Amino acid sequence: MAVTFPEGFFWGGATAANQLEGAWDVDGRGPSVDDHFLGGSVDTPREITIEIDPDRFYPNHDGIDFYHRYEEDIALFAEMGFNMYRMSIAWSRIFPTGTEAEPNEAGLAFYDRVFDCCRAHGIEPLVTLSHYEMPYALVERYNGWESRELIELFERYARTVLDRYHEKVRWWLTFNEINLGASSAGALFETSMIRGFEGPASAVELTPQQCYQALHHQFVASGRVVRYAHERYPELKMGNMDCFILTYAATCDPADVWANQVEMDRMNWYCSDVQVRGAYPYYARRYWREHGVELQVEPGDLEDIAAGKVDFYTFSYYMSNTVTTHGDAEVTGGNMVSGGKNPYLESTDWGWQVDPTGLRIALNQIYARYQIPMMVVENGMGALDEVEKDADGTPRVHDPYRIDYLRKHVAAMGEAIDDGVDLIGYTWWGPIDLVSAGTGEMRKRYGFIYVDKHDDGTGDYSRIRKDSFYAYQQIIRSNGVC
Ligand code: BGP
Repeated sequence: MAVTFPEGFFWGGATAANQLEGAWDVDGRGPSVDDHFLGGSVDTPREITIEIDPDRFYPNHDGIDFYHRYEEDIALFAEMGFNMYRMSIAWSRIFPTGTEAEPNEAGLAFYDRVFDCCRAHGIEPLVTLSHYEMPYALVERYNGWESRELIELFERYARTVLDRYHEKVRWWLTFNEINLGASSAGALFETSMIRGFEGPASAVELTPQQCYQALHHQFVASGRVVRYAHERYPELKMGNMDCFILTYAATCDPADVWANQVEMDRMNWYCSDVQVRGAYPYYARRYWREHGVELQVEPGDLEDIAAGKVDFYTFSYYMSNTVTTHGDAEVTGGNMVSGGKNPYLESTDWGWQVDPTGLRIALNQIYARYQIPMMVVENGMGALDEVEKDADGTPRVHDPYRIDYLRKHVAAMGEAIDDGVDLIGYTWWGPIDLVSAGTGEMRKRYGFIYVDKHDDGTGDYSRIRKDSFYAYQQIIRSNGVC
């Protein structure tokens, strides 16, 4: 079907430093939280170790070696036609333990090279300041975002990179998928409250008090950083980033409809209401009361939050779930949090329900609520890929499932644009295979570019263009015609 995307629409891909850079201890970088995570699988949660055991394999340590191969990778992105590349800065490359008075120049210089390379290819970087990581020293010292001290430390880091790169990077996001901090399973990744914890990630249990207090600290930090950027560099665009997990009431029983509304408020609206509108939403107080949350709010916090309203709304979208009050619904896998199964949808091998119409619904719901420009900054499909050889020995990856997923989601965005939604960009998650955040696997591949790296640590890191590489190139070339 033909869809019309606006002129100048941003097409690109999204990655996170810890999942692709590797070089975990190179050029002065300090250990980051994810450096303490071992690999897992769809059935086995990632294990966290306090000490790094040299005899075990930590997949994030080497990632896909983007640190040394970024020129080749960005050239491949340009070949697909990207005009935007979403990436994150590793905090521990800039402040190795998070508390240094001066930043690490070698770390800063690396991102200068990456941004220069993007610009040379006509690619606009979109930079996430915090994507599921922080210097591990801040976990040991402060238990991550549980502590207020993180606010100033984050501010120092953010100001450092804003001052350094404001001429090279115009688009910024403060926290990746901040709303996952509202659930214990997601807060583990989002807020790094794992001091002293060793064992399977699924065993980490955080109380609502911890989760909501940590979120409060992040809101204040985000607000201060947004205000700093707006005052100092008014040309910059500052955005939020939510993991939008659309949920449907499983039946038309009003009890289910209400339960779904509560779930949508908790998971999808709470954080963006704060970051877009600059204040806690009306429904927050009852929720806190019923979950035993007593928020510690210091003088000035609410002003910081009010001053930190974002310029554009961004979100990841992978799937939808269902909510019911009727006993135990069948549960399916998901992005950091699981949810109820929907009999009308198919799932990926990792149990994520594929729902392109849900993307159109989400875009309309979000735009109706906020009326600011939006970007889909993650969307993608983790799948098992096979490398085959042509008659002449050329390696190929035929991935029609990924092309199908991509086309259907692009078509859904086209419909939403036609509905009147102000959508300005789309960055596919994992345009190049990288380490899965949830499971630590390489075999859960998202890329249009295959990377020869495997879960036992073997592989020569060579890159192969998959069939989807050409499909996305075609979509970009035609500005959204699938
Ligand atoms: C999002 C994260 C990404 C990414 C993606 C896919 O929640 O922001 O970092 O990893 O999900 O998830 P996974 O890697 O677990 O398949």
